[in-house]
Amino acid sequence: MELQNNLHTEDGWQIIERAFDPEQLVTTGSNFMLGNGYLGYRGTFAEWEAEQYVACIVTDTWDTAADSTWRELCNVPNGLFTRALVAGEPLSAFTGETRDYERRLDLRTGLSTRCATWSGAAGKSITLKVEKFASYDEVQLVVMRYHLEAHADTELILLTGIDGQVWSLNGEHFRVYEPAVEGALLRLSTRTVEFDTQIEVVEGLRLTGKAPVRTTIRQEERRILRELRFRMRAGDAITLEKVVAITHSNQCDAPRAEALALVTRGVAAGFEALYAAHRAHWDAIWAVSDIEIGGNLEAQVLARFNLYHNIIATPTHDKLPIGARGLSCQVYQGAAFWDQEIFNLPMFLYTQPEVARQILEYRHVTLPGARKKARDLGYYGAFYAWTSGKTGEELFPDYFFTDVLTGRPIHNHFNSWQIHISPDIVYAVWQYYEATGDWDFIVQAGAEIAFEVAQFLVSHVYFKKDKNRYEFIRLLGPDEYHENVDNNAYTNYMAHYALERALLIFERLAEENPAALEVLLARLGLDASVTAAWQDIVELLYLPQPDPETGVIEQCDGFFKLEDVTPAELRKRLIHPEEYWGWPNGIAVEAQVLKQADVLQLLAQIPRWPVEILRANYDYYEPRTEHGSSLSPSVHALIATKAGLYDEAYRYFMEAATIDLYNMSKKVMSGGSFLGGIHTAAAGGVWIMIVQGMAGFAVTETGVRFAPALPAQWEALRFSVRVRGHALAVEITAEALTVRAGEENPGALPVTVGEETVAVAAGETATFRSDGGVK
Ligand code: IFM
Repeated sequence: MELQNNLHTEDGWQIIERAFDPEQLVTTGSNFMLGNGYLGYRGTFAEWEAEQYVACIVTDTWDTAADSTWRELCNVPNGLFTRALVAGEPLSAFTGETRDYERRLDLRTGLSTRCATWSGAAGKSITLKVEKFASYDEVQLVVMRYHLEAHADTELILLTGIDGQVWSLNGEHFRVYEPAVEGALLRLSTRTVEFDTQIEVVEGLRLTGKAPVRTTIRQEERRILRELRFRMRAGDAITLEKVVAITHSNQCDAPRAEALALVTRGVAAGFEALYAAHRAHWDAIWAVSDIEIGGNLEAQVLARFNLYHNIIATPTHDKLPIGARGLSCQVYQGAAFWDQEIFNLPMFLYTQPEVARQILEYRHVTLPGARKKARDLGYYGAFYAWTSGKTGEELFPDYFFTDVLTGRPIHNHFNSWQIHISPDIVYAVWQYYEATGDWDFIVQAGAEIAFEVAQFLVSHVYFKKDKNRYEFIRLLGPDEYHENVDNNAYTNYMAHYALERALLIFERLAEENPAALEVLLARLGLDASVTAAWQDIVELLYLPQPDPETGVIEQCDGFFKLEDVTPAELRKRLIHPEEYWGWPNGIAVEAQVLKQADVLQLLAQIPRWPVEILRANYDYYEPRTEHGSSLSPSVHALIATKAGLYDEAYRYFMEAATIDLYNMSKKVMSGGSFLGGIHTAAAGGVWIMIVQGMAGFAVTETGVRFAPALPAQWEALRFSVRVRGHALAVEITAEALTVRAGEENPGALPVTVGEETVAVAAGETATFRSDGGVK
């Protein structure tokens, strides 16, 4: 099937490109990337270099280049580098003649394949097939099989090895490069500038087919390559299997020995065996996390493409963050934002809760960083970093954007005023608890997070004496165009939610785990009187209510007084297309134009509003939203579905799901900053739109609920969820919703659709009418 942007799919599991577009290197490098949560290997060609954005980004390698202020993940030397010289001419996608080109990414197995027949000026044609994967079995491995077949007699040279001349966004991260030959293997060792992290890239090769007439090693400062010379006759073929390990001292004690051992074992096992082991992991992932869409192949492949990217962005080997651009490049420093809890996490919460727990444990181990940030800014408790790497210390700079008209840096206050990140994390902690019933997690980690966030909120809130209420002032809500606002509704409600949960946790601990509570309070330097302040704020915090006449909630104090103008009209006032719209002088600052969902974000997270309120707020805010953030469309799809605006919902579903694949992404450059790469929040948002939106899935006190609204464009929707140890396989058609309970489920789970509730026991199936009622 033909998709947009020159792409195709066969059965909804592949992304296929049949025409190479040199204008889209940033986009296709991200879209076709491989990854496993430990590393991300961009979808680039084996012969490419820094100029084509080649990158293998490895998590837990945060470092600051000597001439930079950006602490970001390192892009490590490229161990898959392989260039073919056919009759002296480099095989290249940019020169010569290419026939039968095809590049595909198999989402089911995480395998990328490139095929082409190429001939250069000498007319010697050669057929190429390159397959590669980033192993899920041994996450430090990337593996490639490079197969060439000559169609004419020709001299062929292959340069293959490790290339250290790779793309880096913010400066040089390595202070040494040490190339070496280790028996049959090649090695390039580096050490980072700031933390002296030792990074090892080791490459091993297995060559079959025509034998080389000569093999030499070429060693340059940042490169170590084998030069293999062949005298090919028409019909001769060669196959290189390259096994590359990337290890570093933040993840293991002896990275060199480990990389050498991994590659030695990998070369002995060979491509097929390594691939089989890797595939088994993907089979297990898809068995719980796949979403099947019947009757619409485009929607099907879009869904899987986004699930794939949410999965490969997520570290499962350690307590580390999910980057806002995953591991697709160094943008946003490979670090977590609120995106992680609000957009990436839900899919894991309800399909792989053990992964969700680990993501939240990452927030627990980074509490020291959050405490430090609170202290540094004059608060106490835990103020989580807006941009959080390994330690949880703030990575976001004070100056992010540049005024493109004057060239002066803009002081953005994302890190200091966007306080909602802290209650957002408590929100996610509680969502996890509701989804799993895992009280042990609350005792071990969740309580400490919730108490420390509550304390931070106590230290931040203001008591407005004349109004006898608490307020949060000097905020930056989700809509980043309006800085320094008071009583951002989203923030106030999230803070209220977090304080309520802290109280709940406190009470239950006091009852069920008093010893653990005592230890925790002692460690935090608190006593039982601490809850009085939390309770007082819960009772007296100002929560902006829907206007009694219009039903609209004001985004922040004074928002309705700002100029009412559409984003399209406002855009005409730009002097420069890359101008930043927000603080302090941007065109949106004095206007009711939002960068992204804000009140709608609140309605998405605190689902207590009747449909009229959803509708009124959608109708008000949607036309005023610029969607300058990739987080915005999926929230609009969710609220539109819940408000019964199905055409709107589908339009926004398509917008969110195609941001990367169809290159609809927000500008690669904004306010002078490079912002390319995979938008992982949008990828996570696809699961939310489908499962929580179109299927209307929600966890209730005793079971689960569905409110299906199958798009008219689809015939069926199938997915699985796991709730409190129960596995449920769900199928929705226009007529019916069927829930099949897993054979191993611990008893019956009440499932509600409309007004009907059925307790579905292990191994049983219940069928409801899609509009409610039991079939
Ligand atoms: O967290 C988001 C923010 O809401 C909008 N700007 C980009 C950030 C990272 O995705």
